[in-house]
Amino acid sequence: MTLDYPSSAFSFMLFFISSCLLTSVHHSKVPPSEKSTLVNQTKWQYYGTPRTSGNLTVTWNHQMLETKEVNIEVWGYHETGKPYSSSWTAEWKYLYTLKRSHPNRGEFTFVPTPSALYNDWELGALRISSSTASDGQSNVAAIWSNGHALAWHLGEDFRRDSAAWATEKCHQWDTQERDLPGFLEEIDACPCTLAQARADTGRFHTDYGCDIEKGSVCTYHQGAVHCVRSVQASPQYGAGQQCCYDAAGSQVLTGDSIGGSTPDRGHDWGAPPFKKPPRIPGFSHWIYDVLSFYYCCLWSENCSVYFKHRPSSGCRRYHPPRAASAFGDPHLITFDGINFTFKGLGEYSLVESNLTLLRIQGRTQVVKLLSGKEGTEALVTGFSAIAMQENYSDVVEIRIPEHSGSLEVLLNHKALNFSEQTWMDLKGLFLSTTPGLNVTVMFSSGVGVEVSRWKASSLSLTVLLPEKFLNHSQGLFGTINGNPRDDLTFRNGTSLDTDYSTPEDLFVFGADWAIKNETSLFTYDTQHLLDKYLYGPKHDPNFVPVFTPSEDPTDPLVEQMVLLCQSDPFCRFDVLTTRDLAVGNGTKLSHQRYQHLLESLQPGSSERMCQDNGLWSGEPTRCLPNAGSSQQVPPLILTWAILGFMSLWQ
Ligand SMILES: *[C@@H]1O[C@H](CO)[C@@H](O)[C@H](O)[C@H]1NC(C)=O
Ligand SMILES: *[C@@H]1O[C@H](CO)[C@@H](O)[C@H](O)[C@H]1NC(C)=O
Ligand SMILES: *[C@@H]1O[C@H](CO)[C@@H](O)[C@H](O)[C@H]1NC(C)=O
Ligand SMILES: *[C@@H]1O[C@H](CO)[C@@H](O)[C@H](O)[C@H]1NC(C)=O
Ligand SMILES: *[C@@H]1O[C@H](CO)[C@@H](O)[C@H](O)[C@H]1NC(C)=O
Ligand SMILES: *[C@@H]1O[C@H](CO)[C@@H](O)[C@H](O)[C@H]1NC(C)=O
Ligand SMILES: *[C@@H]1O[C@H](CO)[C@@H](O)[C@H](O)[C@H]1NC(C)=O
Ligand SMILES: *[C@@H]1O[C@H](CO)[C@@H](O)[C@H](O)[C@H]1NC(C)=O
Ligand SMILES: *[C@@H]1O[C@H](CO)[C@@H](O)[C@H](O)[C@H]1NC(C)=O
Ligand SMILES: *[C@@H]1O[C@H](CO)[C@@H](O)[C@H](O)[C@H]1NC(C)=O
Ligand SMILES: *[C@@H]1O[C@H](CO)[C@@H](O)[C@H](O)[C@H]1NC(C)=O
Ligand SMILES: CC(=O)N[C@H]1CO[C@H](CO)[C@@H](O)[C@@H]1O
Ligand SMILES: [Ca+2]
Ligand SMILES: [Ca+2]
Repeated sequence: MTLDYPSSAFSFMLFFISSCLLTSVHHSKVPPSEKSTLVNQTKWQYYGTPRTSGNLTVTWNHQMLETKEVNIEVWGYHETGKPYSSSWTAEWKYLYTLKRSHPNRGEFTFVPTPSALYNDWELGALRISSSTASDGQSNVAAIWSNGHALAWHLGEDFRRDSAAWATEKCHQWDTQERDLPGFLEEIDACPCTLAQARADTGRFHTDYGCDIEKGSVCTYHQGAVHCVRSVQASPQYGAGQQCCYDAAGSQVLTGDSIGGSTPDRGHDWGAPPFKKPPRIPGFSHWIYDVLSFYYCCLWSENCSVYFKHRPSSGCRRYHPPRAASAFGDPHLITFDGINFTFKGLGEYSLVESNLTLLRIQGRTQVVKLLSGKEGTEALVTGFSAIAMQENYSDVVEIRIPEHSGSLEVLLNHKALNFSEQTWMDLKGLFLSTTPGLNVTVMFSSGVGVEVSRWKASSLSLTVLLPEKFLNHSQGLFGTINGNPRDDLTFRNGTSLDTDYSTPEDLFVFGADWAIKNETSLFTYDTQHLLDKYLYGPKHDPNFVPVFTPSEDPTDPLVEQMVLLCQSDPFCRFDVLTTRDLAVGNGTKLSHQRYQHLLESLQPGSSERMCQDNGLWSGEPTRCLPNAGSSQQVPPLILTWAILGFMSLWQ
């Protein structure tokens, strides 16, 4: 990898130009690289507006460049052509050299002069490289600054009356927005509550600019403690959704507060294939959603124009997904809430849906006893691999390797090697993983699958299906339609009575959902897997599990079990069959996690309505006087708003 492009903020350009990185949009997967610092970036992005004057300073670690003298170059980003037509293209290029042959001492201070030739380049970055390189030369070691609004180099007309200049730009943007197709109808509605937003992991992901796990440094979204962004860009326009929540768990809306969440014409993380506007990660978002905020809200006082085109989406159209889960020995809970234990040995269909050709399959193996004699096995099984695909997407398989305590992820039957938290953009899905601990798969349709391994010897799994899958699922996780009574339905359409099924009946039901060679998504790459699962039957008829574990009151384990499990039937079951409290504990934790997820997904009542009396419903809120009106926005707010946008680049 060369150092041609600044590797954090502009990392996706690597993707864009050379596509040598599999993934690059999410911050966690950007290779670390030295950056230069724009001292007081607010000043850089504000230079030329009233009350800014004097010099600007950029600093860098001079040891990163083995040279006596450096050149400091200005690079710019541009999008040209008719929006949403084939002529719409992006350009990232060297503009001019700000300073030649400057001593490499790690600092450069200058008084910016208005640019005459390049003043229509409003977004860019500085590049510092050896003075022996020619202007704009590629493949040289370089240190980049953050991408930023190039206020400091804009022309005389900006310097003369920046508010008038920005007002004009804001109105041009307004006119353009009126002509462009509306995207608001196309983006997902926001979850109503913070709990929902954090639970709906198939469709929403933490916004790095405002993360409750990282201390809620929500500089821009003042009043919010957490924001999420839609995982998928909208299908036709590549637009993005952003939803922010306050400490009470309610949405922060632009109607109430300048810190409200705003949808984006360009998804901040871009959209496949990432190569054309408005799908270019970071940059397109800057052009359509951030620079316009500078024009309307920061460099002039026309924020109402901005919010007219970027109003927060309420949650009226939002429907929480339905969740099904499997954990422990395995115990399954269907989308409509039926629970049962199925300890077949083989490969089974958990979810099938002809709506998007979704298939989620689980393989079980006999549970090895953790305590007890070496190599002894309990007469119970647990999931050891989960494989999935939707609509000819890449196939993802998550499994427990035969001789390791970790988790292995296979992409199209090849093992992936992660060393750190990773996010990947794959065909038809996104994958995020905390290596060894858990994997989340987000399919294009909004289906979310979480696989994790607690201290147990088996995998636990949660599947989230969006509302549109109603009436379109079958398999061990049941027919998703709000009616629990038809969840135990065989392939041939007959159903078991959910009230009067014996464990033996349920075993027959489970066996019916064994997959076939032709539909299997699994990888058979060891002799054991070939013998056991490919050449052998998909459901092993010779394996007869414990159906009902006996509970002997004189057994000393029982007392400990009661202490640990309380009334959790799944925990009790697994302690009795494995005689291992740790297994029961894992089952209990997974079960609790699932229950917590269900609670989180409950519809909240926290959407605020404007009531007849002119007050917002719900908890009293404080609103921002004059936000979105033509009057002065307090400078403090401007400052954190700028800081917030800067933080988009961090
Ligand atoms: C940064 O620049 C802004 C605008 O010129 C100024 O108001 C602010 O005080 C500066 N901050 C620091 C820390 O120097
Ligand atoms: C830059 O401006 C600051 C504040 O106006 C001043 O203290 C400093 O001396 C200036 N530096 C240079 C190199 O001109
Ligand atoms: C499991 O289902 C049974 C009915 O079949 C119900 O009585 C029980 O409460 C359920 N248990 C849990 C933990 O959901
Ligand atoms: C399946 O994927 C194709 C493109 O690969 C897409 O055109 C089609 O709409 C998708 N179908 C569904 C049901 O998602
Ligand atoms: C995975 O990557 C790490 C370092 O990135 C390396 O040490 C390890 O050997 C790799 N493992 C496999 C199985 O390739
Ligand atoms: C995955 O594991 C990490 C680290 O324990 C945790 O923070 C995260 O919530 C887990 N995610 C899921 C989906 O289980
Ligand atoms: C699901 O099927 C039921 C019965 O066939 C029908 O009444 C209902 O409208 C369907 N729901 C959806 C969302 O298609
Ligand atoms: C899809 O599956 C549902 C049941 O899950 C079935 O009623 C319907 O006929 C199927 N549609 C197609 C096109 O196969
Ligand atoms: C459907 O399949 C189940 C399991 O194989 C069987 O018990 C049942 O009799 C079948 N029903 C019909 C109507 O064929
Ligand atoms: C599955 O495929 C394997 C290898 O091709 C074959 O040996 C086995 O008989 C097949 N199983 C069934 C049920 O068709
Ligand atoms: C169960 O697991 C939790 C979380 O890892 C741990 O704090 C607790 O001590 C465990 N309890 C037992 C009995 O193993
Ligand atoms: C319509 C409107 O609010 N226009 C304002 C845009 O911003 C300029 C400069 O800040 C104000 O002077 C206008 O009144
Ligand atoms: Ca936004
Ligand atoms: Ca059902």
